[in-house]
Amino acid sequence: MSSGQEKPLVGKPPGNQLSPTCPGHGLAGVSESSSPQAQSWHLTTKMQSSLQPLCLSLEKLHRVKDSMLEAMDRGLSRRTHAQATVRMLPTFIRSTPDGTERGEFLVLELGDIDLRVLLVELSGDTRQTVTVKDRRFPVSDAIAQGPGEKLFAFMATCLCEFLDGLRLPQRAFQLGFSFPFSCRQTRLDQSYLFSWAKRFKCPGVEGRDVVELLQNAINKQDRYCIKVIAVVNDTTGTMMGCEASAEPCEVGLIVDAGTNSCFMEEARCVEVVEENLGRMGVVTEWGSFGDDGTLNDMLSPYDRLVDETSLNPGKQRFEKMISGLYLGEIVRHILAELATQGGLFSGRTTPALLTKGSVQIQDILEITDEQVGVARAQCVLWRLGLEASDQDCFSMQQVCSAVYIRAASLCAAGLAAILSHMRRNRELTRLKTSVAVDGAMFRDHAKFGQTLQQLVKKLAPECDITLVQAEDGSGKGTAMVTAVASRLAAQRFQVNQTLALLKLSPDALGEVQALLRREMELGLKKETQTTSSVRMLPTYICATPDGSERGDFLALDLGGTNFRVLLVQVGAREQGGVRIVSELYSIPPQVAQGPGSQLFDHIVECIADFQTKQGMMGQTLPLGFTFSFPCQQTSLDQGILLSWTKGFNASGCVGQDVVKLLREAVKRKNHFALDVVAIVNDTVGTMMSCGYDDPSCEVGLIVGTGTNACYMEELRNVGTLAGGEGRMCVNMEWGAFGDNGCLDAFFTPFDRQVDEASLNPGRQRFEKLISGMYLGEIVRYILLELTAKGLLFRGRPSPKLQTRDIFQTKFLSSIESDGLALRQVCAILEQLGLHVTCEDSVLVREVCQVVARRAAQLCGAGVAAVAEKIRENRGLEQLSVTVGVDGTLYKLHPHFAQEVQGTVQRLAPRCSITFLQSEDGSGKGAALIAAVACRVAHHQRA
Ligand code: 0WK
Ligand code: BGC
Ligand code: BGC
Repeated sequence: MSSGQEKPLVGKPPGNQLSPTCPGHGLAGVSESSSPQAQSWHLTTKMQSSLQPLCLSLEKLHRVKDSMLEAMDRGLSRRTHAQATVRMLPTFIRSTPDGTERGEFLVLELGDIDLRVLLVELSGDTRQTVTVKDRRFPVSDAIAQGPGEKLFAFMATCLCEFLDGLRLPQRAFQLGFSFPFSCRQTRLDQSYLFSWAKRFKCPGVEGRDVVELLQNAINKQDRYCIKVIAVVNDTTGTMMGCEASAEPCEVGLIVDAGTNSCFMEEARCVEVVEENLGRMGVVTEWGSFGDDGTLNDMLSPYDRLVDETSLNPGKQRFEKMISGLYLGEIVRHILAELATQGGLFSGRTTPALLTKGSVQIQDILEITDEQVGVARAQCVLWRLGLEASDQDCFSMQQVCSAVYIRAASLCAAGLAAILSHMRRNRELTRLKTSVAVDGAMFRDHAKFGQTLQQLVKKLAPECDITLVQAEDGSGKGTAMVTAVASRLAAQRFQVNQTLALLKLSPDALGEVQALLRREMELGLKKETQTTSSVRMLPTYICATPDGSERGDFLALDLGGTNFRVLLVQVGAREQGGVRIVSELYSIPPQVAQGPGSQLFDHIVECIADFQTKQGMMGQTLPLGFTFSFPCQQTSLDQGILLSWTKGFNASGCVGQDVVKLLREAVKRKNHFALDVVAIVNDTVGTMMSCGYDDPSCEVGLIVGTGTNACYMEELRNVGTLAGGEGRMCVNMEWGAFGDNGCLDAFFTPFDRQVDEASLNPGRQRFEKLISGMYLGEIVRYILLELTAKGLLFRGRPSPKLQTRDIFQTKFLSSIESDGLALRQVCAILEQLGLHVTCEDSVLVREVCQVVARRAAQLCGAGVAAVAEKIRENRGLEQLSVTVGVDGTLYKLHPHFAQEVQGTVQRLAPRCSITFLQSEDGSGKGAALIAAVACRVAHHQRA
């Protein structure tokens, strides 16, 4: 009994009550040496009070777990991410290895004491053989705490030295970088260092992209052609490198000089990245848990001492209670305090005992060994210059165990938080997964893992885990990630090559604008009209409504998604102006592509049905007929169909006056009469309909099933007419732009496939690049091509995806809608019988974006050509004009309208254009035209 000591407790405590591990844990006592003489050793009250702060009850550990869960949610939330202590950093790793990773990759694995350079070969076959050549290079304090540039130069030099040693033939290498520090990753190959930790503190690196720094250092060596294509945290490398027999490894845990964890989170929960489909690896950086004071009530005075004397006081609080770099110091401070209080080593201390770093994690791991621990303690105390009694050695073992078990307990609380979080986010009742573990605390010391497993069972009973010791550090896993990055980079290259065909530069769009302008000029001239692909058809509409129109009119709207019959009552504006009653009818494909007479009979049946429903039977109202197909008009109520477009191909109509065909159908139906006074194109109807509210509306644009535009041209320029003063609306029929080959340079193989498979190959080429009837098909052909190249759906197209028109254009609008896009992508693609990965959905969305953007830009180039024509016609420096627009694609696609308007601004900067979406469709316009026709006819009769 040493003098001044408190009264010792008699005998060995029952069970583990008095064990330093802490009452109530129910864990097998770590250091219950079984040697006979150990029976006489005991914990003094001084020891107990010193170790008490290290005792964490299960209840306390549950609190740690709950606080960790809250801290994790704060890290995941876009709103609180920036201030969160547990940063939850996205890794851009979307899946764990699937065994297809192949190739040979260089890996740089920066550890706490050394740098490891590896050349890893992945066979990528079913056996997935991994061959590793490696070499370690010690990292001195001078490097770890010297200028950042020196650290990266050191790494590049080691890399070259390693390759020199292998005498490999000169070739290009891809490299993965395992960098075990807290980083803000923005891509697999771009990562900004937040803060150094452990024994590293190189100035000039925090806030910088460590891939760029490494790449620059490698390039500076100018010895080997090496591209850094991926950077990972060591936890991720550990998780990705583990080969679990049971459940896939979805958690990575490191307890080494530092500590950290990562896991596969539901991407939708990682709010700081856009993706919300599938999973995304997240690095918790839990080392800094408690940096906001959350753990203050658990910090012992020894923890505070360790923190104050660390390289980063106030930071990495959780790490400093768990990881190997600090446990030795905690033990040393406890021993020094107990010695000073006379509770140990007869109250003596030594310079070594008072020297920072004199007790290492290795010492603790050995001292906590049941068999040799006490003996090991003797050696260590000897090394510290202390003559220790057996009791002293036993006490030291107890101190080491207390510190060690607390570390394991806190780690278990953290792990339990992750597992419960995963189970919650995956909406599972039970979570089964494997946890890849690495670090000195795990390697060669099963107890840490055992303690962890036992405690996780208590703290997260609804989770079953298998701990899998990483075989080979994070090197292999980093190679796996690099292989994935390499595959993605190769895929990206191929995807870029494929999609580059659909990306139009501003010059190319300017060229399209100029080509259209040239075709417009040719189309207007009598001599060249037939050579132009843009027919510039006169419409006999010379004025937009002036508001004096009155009366009831019937209107038909054929050629869009639906066929509409409308009753349009035009009254004084002050009495509400125009009132419309309408009914939608469908035109079945067999009618649209059957005999012409059947089509017009169907139209008449619909009108009759409408009139019956409206109680208008027997009334014959003036009728305006919106007929959205190219017609050569010779008067307002006569139009010779030049060709069918879109999904129509009724026989016996082309070359016929469609008003006549309608009148013949009326005749065929007994007791029925119609007064067709005008036939108009939907672009013209739309312009008139918008012009009723905005007189400066002088352009009509349709981007729906088909596409087209009209505008008010100077009559003197309409060479196909007798000329004269004033203006006339010209129906451009720009859908056919390029049918004479002038746009061939802009057609991609996908456009050619769509054209060849269409009802009218070789025609409506511009329309087939832009309008709703075709965009889905263009996307489908691109998806088939990318699948055939193995870049999508694992190279397996579904039979459905090979079905024409299965990928509807409306999919493009929903796929590009902001917010839930990826989840919708997935749902849409699964409907098509496809098995979709997250990468697949991202790529499908990109294809949709590229196809829709090109369509909108081409449409914008068209509008710019028209606007510039009007401006020049009028000799204006600056033109202001309104474009009346209609069509489902323009109206419903989330970005189409904006892209059109942006393109017009860039290509026609001297025109300020207002795009006015038509509310009532062109049926109203047709009725207004009928009203004008009636007014004119009335005046002529008067
Ligand atoms: C609504 C108009 C109609 C036009 C259609 C075009 O009233 O005349 O044909 O828009 O859009 P789609 O229905 O083809 O998308
Ligand atoms: C770093 C982590 C790293 C861990 C284990 C911590 O100090 O912040 O990024 O994963 O140590 O090496
Ligand atoms: C037709 C045009 C029509 C456009 C929009 C094209 O296919 O040829 O007359 O304006 O579609 O519906």
